[in-house]
Amino acid sequence: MSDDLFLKIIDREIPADIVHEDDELLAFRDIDPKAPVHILVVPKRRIPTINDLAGDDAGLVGRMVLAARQIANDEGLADDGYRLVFNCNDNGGQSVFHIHLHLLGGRQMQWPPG
Ligand code: IU
Repeated sequence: MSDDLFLKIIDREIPADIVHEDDELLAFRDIDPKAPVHILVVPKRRIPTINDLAGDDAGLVGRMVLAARQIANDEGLADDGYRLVFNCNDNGGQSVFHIHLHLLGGRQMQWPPG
């Protein structure tokens, strides 16, 4: 996808159900949820895929995971558990080329994933 819809959400050009915002991250509910709780944690700076991460993005990625953990806790998912997923490129099932961490919870997850 050449048009980055997540930048439009970050810039409030299109609406989203936002659950967290700070200087570098936005988190919002997935428009087509795959679980009772499905939230995307997105950096405000566009990085197309996990392949495009640089070494000095380690802190950013760590803060994405910590934000997801906090949101999972706020959503009441911590005890039962939840799943965090990055999809990368076609085989990974990536459809929006602006990295995002999926937080999925509220049901039993299956393994291996489809
Ligand atoms: P993926 O890992 O790139 O496949 O995930 C993209 C997700 O973004 C997918 O779950 C979509 O439902 C979701 N999404 C969204 O929440 N809002 C949007 O405007 C668009 C996609 I486009």
